[in-house]
Amino acid sequence: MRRPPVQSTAMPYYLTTPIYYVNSTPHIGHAYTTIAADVLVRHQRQRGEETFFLTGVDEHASKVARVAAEQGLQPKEYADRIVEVWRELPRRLDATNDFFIRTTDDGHKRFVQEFLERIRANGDVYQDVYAGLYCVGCEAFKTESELVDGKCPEHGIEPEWIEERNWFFRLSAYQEPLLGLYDARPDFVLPAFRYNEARSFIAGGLQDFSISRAGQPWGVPIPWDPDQVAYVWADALVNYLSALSYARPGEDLRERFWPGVRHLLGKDILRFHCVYWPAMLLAAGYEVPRQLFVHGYLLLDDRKISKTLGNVLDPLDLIDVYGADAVRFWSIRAVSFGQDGSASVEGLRERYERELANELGNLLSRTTAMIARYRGGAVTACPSPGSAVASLLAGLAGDVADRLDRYDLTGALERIWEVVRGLNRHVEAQAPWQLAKDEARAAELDRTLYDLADGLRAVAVALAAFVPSTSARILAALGADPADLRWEGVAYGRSDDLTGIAPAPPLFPRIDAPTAAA
Ligand code: ME8
Repeated sequence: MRRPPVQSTAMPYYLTTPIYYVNSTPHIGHAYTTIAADVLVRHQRQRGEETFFLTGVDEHASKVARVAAEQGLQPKEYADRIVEVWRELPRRLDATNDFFIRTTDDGHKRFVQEFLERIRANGDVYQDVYAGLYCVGCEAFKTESELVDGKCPEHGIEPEWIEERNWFFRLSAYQEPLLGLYDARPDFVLPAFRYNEARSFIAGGLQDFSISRAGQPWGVPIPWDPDQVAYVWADALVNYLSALSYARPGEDLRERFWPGVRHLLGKDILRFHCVYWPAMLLAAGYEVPRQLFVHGYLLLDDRKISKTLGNVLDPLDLIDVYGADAVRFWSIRAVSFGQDGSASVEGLRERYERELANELGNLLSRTTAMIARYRGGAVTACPSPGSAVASLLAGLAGDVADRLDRYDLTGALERIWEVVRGLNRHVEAQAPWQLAKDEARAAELDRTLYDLADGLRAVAVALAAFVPSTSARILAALGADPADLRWEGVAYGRSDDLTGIAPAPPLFPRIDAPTAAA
């Protein structure tokens, strides 16, 4: 048994999403985690950090083999087809993942075998007979006490009785090391209530669990017993490490990115990530992750959106109608990130019209139109440190960065939006259309137009992680470099002379078929 290692510092930023099951197509809940992860990684890049962003799919599940059989396909054949839809998800969401892992990749399978061998070599694997109730929805054994009316409360299905001789992982031996880890690192799991949940689970006593399955060929063969395959979770969790070993041919990214990893996940898979995974890593002689953030469920009419329950919102349909940026914006704004909350297509439409089209889009249209109309598209740079816009922007960069460091994506976006609303108030208060009538106030008009353009530019840089293509369009419309997203740009007075500014077309045009995706 190994002691929990001391946390390393000054590591680059490596972020993961769960790898999603391919038994069905993606729904908005999967998009949710992928969007949140992308916001965090893009933001770190703006701060000049070296980053690695991993997402992908979990293929060796019993439920995947079942769906394949229903369709008359071999599991791999089925997975090869549906994986294309899953690859589309990050692409269409404008997510900037550095690698997309499939657990059927040879590099992953080899790594899993080696990983399991290391646990075995450490004396933490033994053979025993397991008999119990298995929920194929969770891909996990259930105790009677976890069931409601004999059914899995998560999936609403009756678990199946399974009895087989399996290989077991001695999780019970890791209770003390895990408690030591949790005590030494109070920010190991966030938010705090999830940390408490995980810690109480560990403190309540840990039972060994089976890491292999007999009688089903779909999976990674157990190296010392090829009649069995790795239990899907013992295979899937290892992806976070395996990917680093083969994502860049000829390079071992583990040296740079492990253990500086942050895992983002939903509350449904807390135990696997916050308890099983660190124990498996300790057993295999690896350092545990830097941090895990567990977010809540996105609810649709107060029920969890899930494939099994059938109340699925297809994120790709929503993107077709509203665009990736609007879907990203809405999903972060609709529910306070970390908590459970409700989302609806009506809410998306409402935010699209009120916040994106009116508050942000009109601000850009008016600002550029006034610069074009009153100043022929050109204003000399004239920052005035005491101006209203200067104070609006004061503290923005620090506040947003602090919130994102605490995974408060919703709070960070709201902080930026306060500035958007402030800029709108500034237009009304300054009434440039009045200033334009009075030649004596020409300098005041110049300052007002410069400040509006500069405020919008700073806002666009701050928004880049959330709504990347909108941000680029704002910067381009203001004559700024859309590729320069350095975080230092989130400050007042960084705009050069404005030249060649033309009235910008609407950022968020009216959508005439708003219910098309409903
Ligand atoms: O659990 N709200 O895959 P999965 C918010 N393969 N997030 C949601 C959500 C919802 N309604 N529904 C899903 C698995 N998610 C395993 C993971 S990792 C080594 C293996 C998101 O397809 C959320 O991140 O069931 C959740 O944890 C994950 O999708 C579950 O995806």
